[in-house]
Amino acid sequence: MGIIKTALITGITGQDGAYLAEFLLKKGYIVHGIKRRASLFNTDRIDHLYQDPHVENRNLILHYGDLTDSMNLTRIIQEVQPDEIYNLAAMSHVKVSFDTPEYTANADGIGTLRILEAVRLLGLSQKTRIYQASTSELYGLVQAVPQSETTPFYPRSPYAVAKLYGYWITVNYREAYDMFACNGILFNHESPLRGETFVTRKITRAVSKIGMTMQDCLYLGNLDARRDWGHAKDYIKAMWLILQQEKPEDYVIATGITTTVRDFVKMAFNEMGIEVAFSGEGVDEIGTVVRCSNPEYQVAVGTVVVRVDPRYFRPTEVELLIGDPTKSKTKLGWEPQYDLAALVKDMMANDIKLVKKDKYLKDGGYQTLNYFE
Ligand code: NDP
Ligand code: GDR
Repeated sequence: MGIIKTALITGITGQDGAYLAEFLLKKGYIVHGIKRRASLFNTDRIDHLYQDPHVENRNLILHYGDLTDSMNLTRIIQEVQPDEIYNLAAMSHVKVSFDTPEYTANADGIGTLRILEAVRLLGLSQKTRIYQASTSELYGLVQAVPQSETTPFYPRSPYAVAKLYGYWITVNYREAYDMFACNGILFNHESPLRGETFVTRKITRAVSKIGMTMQDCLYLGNLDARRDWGHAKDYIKAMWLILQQEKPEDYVIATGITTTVRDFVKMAFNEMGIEVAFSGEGVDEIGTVVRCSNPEYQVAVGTVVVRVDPRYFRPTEVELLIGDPTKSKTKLGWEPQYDLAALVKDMMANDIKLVKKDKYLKDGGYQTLNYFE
């Protein structure tokens, strides 16, 4: 039997943290995760992995913590003595970062420093490998496409500026202290576990509700924005591969294909047999049902199901992201299993199931939760 490795995941309750924890447990790791204290349980995404704390030899252990608390992080890292740290915790919503810029800088920027410095001070620089969740948002205002490891950065939000610090402090600790610290520059990746206020999940939830007459209209911001969307299940494998290499390096993880928000909406409706056509411009653009081929999901032809609401516009927008995954494909041997069509199918199948459950409850006279951003 090989040596059992120990990993520490910050942000284990998030989309990527949940998939990564499951992946590492399957590989035989002992997984420690940091979760924030919340007034409600916030472990939905990892409940299937949860182990009763009274059982001996657990391989999933959760610790309360926060990226803004150095002492807490240092103590946890000292206790866990991890072979690998995956720093996934962050205030990860670009639009919200304009409302909470200082907090975002603290958690996403200085939080990364806290992890690196704790590892250094604890004398773990040569033992602990660190993965930093960097982002395609670093590219921001388009300098060149497709974006690769050598494309210049031009961040366009407090989130991206904070992550820029996280990126460079990771590079600096690698160079200054010979640490195995790497950035994965991941382009957008989605899944049925995606947070409900990111655009893809907002779309798949709303489209499922519209198809089942639980919602009338989906309000969106910039329909022209183009993103390189992949599946989170594929992307967490790349995180692991990055830490298994001989040398610490930074990698772009992307599909190399870009799609507009508008086209994502059309693809989601298509999964329900509903064809939507867009007309008008700017804030007056609308999406209208032009065909409905699935008898199960009937929305009258001519119904307006998508409208633009400027409240979702960002003060500075990232219009186009398209990644060049050449390095990760050649050096890591990373190959995504999902294309965009398969991603949309997976997300829609999941949300249709959830909305069916909700509808069943509603039809039975029970109250259902119905907040949407
Ligand atoms: P999520 O928003 O789903 O998860 C973020 C996680 O961070 C949650 O577990 C959250 O806890 C936790 N968290 C937030 N703030 C703090 C804090 N101050 N201290 C401790 N934990 C905190 O993000 P994703 O899983 O989608 O993304 C993972 C990482 O990858 C993030 O750093 C994100 O910025 C980055 N990234 C994501 C991409 C994507 O497309 N998904 C692309 C590129 C980078 P809680 O559950 O309590 O909210
Ligand atoms: P992004 O993801 O900002 O790329 O950050 P998001 O899904 O929020 O936005 C993608 C694009 O869609 C446009 N958009 C809308 N976005 C939201 N959330 N809601 C809307 O109603 C809406 N309408 C249009 C946005 O303007 C944008 O152009 C995600 C996060 O996971 C980050 O943490 C990560 O670093 C990057 O992806 C890569």
